[in-house]
Amino acid sequence: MVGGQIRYSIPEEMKKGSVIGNVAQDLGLDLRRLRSGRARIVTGENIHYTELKTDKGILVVNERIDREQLCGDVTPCSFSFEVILENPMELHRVTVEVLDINDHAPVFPNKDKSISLEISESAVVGVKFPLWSAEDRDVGQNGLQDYVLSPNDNFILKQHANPDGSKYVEMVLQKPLDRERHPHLSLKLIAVDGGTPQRSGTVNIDVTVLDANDNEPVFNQSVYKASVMENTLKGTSIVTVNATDADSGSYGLITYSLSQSTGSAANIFIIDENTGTVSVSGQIDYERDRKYEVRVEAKDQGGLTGTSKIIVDVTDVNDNAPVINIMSFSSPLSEDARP
Ligand SMILES: [Ca+2]
Ligand SMILES: [Ca+2]
Ligand SMILES: [Ca+2]
Ligand SMILES: [Ca+2]
Repeated sequence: MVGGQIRYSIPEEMKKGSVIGNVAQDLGLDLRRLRSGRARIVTGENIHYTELKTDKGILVVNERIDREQLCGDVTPCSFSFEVILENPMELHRVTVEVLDINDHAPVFPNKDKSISLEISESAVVGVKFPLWSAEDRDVGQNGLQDYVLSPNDNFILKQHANPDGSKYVEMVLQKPLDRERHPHLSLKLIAVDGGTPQRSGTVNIDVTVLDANDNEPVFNQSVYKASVMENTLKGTSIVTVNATDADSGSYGLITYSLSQSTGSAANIFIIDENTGTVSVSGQIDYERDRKYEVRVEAKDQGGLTGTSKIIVDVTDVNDNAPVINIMSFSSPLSEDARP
């Protein structure tokens, strides 16, 4: 019994019938010997992958060889079997190494879903958000190599290695979010392998920016001017102020009031807390006050306040008749006084 050993390297996924190697030539046997010795493949797992064509002395692919299925993460990937010939008996060991091709792209779990994050606009720089890991069934350079985050102003990507060498990624806040400018961000996390051509997998990252009360109410004018005639009836409106707040919900809900610092005018005017309409609520008398300065406040439900003022000019009305003040006194006059 004589024995030889040969080794072939082929890429995975070759077509059925593709030549793996010329066994006859590599073992130094002629075709007649193959036939007379009834050369055939024996013993060995995975022998269904190959077929020995004794008429040509070649070994061909008999069935699709998927490296990922055959070896998974194990490298190098190979299978062995023996070619036997009789009369006299010869046993030759053949090893076929299956080389990886880049036939898988990195894939994220839950392919149809996106990563949903809700982040407050008050989140501080440096806060981390774990993302998903991708998997690439290929090995070596054809396996997962890198992650990339789509360009954006707020986040950078940080990659970490697990003890087994695989990577996981986090998104780190590097510039504060602003819900009032960008309430929603759509980012992409891309995983790439190192094969040629390169393959990649993508998952969307939907960031919903939650509101914080970071805007105070702002009046649309720093000073409002109004004029009112004296003796105007109570309830007459004289001006409407307006403030806005960029926040949402209760953080943007405004109520108006007259400032405590307004003083005596606080009894003469009243403001509707919802509409901002200022009306007369007391006696206006030009002869007493010709001008009022009323301070107004707009307050949101989060406790922030904006202020403005209203200058009210009082118009005179002819409500006073002329008054003659007479002082009388007596003085004696003699009857013969000269003219
Ligand atoms: Ca592969
Ligand atoms: Ca790959
Ligand atoms: Ca806000
Ligand atoms: Ca606010």
